Amino acid sequence: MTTKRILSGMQPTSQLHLGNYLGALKNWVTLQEEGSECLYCVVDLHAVTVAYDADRLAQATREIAAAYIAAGVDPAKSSIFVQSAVPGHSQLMWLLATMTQMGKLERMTQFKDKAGKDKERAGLGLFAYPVLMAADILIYNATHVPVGDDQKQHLELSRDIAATFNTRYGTEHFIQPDPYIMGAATRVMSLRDGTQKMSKSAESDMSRINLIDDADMIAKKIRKAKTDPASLPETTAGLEGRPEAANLVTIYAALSGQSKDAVLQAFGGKEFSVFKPALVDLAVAHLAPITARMNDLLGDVSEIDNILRRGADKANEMAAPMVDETYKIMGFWR
Ligand code: AQP
Repeated sequence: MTTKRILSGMQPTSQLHLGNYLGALKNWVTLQEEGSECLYCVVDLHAVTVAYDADRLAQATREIAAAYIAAGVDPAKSSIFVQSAVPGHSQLMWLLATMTQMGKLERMTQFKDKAGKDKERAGLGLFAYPVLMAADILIYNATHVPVGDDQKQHLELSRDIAATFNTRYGTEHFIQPDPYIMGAATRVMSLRDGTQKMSKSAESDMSRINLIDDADMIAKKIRKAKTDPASLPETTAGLEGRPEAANLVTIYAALSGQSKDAVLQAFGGKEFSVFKPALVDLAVAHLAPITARMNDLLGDVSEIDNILRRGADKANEMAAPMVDETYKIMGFWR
């Protein structure tokens, strides 16, 4: 059996939330424990494609790395590094940008969402974000990319760019990466609106559970989470047209490792006043050790910085020859 090579990352835009954890991070740990070769980066170059606080960026980067480790990513088994510490990502991006059609980038829903109504004022970096993401993946010839459902379209584009390069230069230089959309909660929704994705950048902090929230805050957010007046259904079919109920049941299932059917067998016919406290207990029991470990790690940033430096050394060793080879295939003087 060939080993899978896994690459994934998160942006240091803000604190990670339950969606990032259940949609991606929790699965990263599973893949690491399965024995895959794992590379997990903090994608800071992506984070600066929107307005950000330069005074906070370095610390926000450490906080994301701390969250990875606290959630179970083990630096002795997986490489943890910062994207901007590996120059090959930006170099390869330029090369790939020359073979990416603007029309394809214009179809990316994340660009449309983040650029908002005033597309003309959006930065080139935000527009080109998926090309940098393709470089992040292709530079390591990653075979699998564990992401939440929202990143599927970007992954398709990475595959497309790899295929374009290979066809244009008559080579099999790049592997086409497979999206790895795993687990019960591939798209965790906002606690305030079950039709919107739980997101770091959503205005209301009550819409998400952050990994740094304490037990009281988690309880408050779940207690106040939007629901409908009906009791919980007996089967998943009964969640149809009830996005908020479906979201809370999905979160419960993902945290407890049960199927949604099993959750509804236990809570079907019960009111939210019974279900919500059970969800609070489960979420607190699951997240409290992660939060405590994160806070511990952030108490001495030199340990995180050392882990990130070692990770960058290893990533650079892999990335630099790949970029060099790409230049050669494209006919550059070397
Ligand atoms: N709500 C979600 N449900 C499941 N998975 C999710 N992911 C994000 N939101 C959810 C997954 O988390 C990983 C890291 O995401 P990112 O840091 O690249 O940012 P994002 O995808 O843009 O997520 P956010 O939290 O919504 O950030 P902002 O608000 O800054 O854009 C990815 O694998 C993603 O799929």
